[in-house]
Amino acid sequence: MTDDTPRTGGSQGYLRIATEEAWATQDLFDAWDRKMAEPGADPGFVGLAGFYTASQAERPQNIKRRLLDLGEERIADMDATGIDRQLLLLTAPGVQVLDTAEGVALARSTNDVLADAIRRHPDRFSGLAAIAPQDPAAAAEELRRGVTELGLSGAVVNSHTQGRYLSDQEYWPIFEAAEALDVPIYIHPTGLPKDMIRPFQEAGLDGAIYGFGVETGLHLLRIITAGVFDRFPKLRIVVGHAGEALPFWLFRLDHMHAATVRAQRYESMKPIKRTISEYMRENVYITTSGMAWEPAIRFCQDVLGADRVLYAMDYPYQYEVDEVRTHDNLGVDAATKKALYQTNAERVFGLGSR
Ligand code: 1DF
Ligand code: MN
Repeated sequence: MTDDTPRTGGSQGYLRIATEEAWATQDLFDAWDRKMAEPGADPGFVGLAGFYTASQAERPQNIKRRLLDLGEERIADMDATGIDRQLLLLTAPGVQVLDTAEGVALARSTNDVLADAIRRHPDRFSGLAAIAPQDPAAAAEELRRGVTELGLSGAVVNSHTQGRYLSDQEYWPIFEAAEALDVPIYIHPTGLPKDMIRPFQEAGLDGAIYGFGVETGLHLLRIITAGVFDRFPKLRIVVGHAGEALPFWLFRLDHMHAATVRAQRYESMKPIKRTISEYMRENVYITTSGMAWEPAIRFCQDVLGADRVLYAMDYPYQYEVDEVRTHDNLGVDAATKKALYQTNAERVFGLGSR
């Protein structure tokens, strides 16, 4: 029998860089617990954070333990699945559900913990800064500190902030900072906002099964149609889960966007310079987190370009060695596979240059 366990070290012709890998601190869990105990706590926040912090079932218990480890267990898990490097993102909903002052302070202290782990394991970990968009100026400043002082590779935003979207101009200082620093912003799913969640949650469809993708795709579409990339043409946005289904929709999005703008139907949908699919090919990168499925990955490479699709595992939520094998065995040429696993991530996140 041959041993087909994926190995680290690049002997297959590429390093495996996983780009949407989650982590957390006990301080964050404690802050969530205090916030969830307040009267009128947000149902999307409680549905997500309450499950992972309090459920006694085996899967959430294993996930919670692994989220908290930035050392031996995580590196052993990476070794066992052939992952050379993880790009670490503070898990959803991060600090965005907290009161403004606490969110700002916890983003800072959390980024210090992350930078420390990266200093201890520079050959295995990179990371994105957590920011608190509740205070846009402080968020932009923390992104700047994270990149220039801590060596982080951009920022993660766990989608909406208490029902608000980065398409609103009050948040654009964050985009301005990202463009000036030449780092991407990863928009990651979170529990649905309270104005959206009811029809999803009553059917059990609000989480990663479907609601996450709908809401995060909506977030990116709002950013595109609000003209963010006209104002910040060099800005890079990354989304996971094979582009949160947007690549499959591009034909209809372009058609209906043009028709809606022409009809001047919405004050909020003004003409923008390019089509939605053009921004998707020029400003957006997508990862394969949670979508280890050859037809979907190849479709995305086809419609967006092989230079825009990056590998992600979504550890520890999707810790599956078979999914690494799926990516290893894709029916694409060696250069495309190396781009998927290694060189796209190095270029988009500036790995090795900071
Ligand atoms: C889940 C999925 C949770 C993803 C996540 O963070 C997450 C889940 C709280 O299955 O509940 O990052 N995911 O990206 O698919
Ligand atoms: Mn994830």
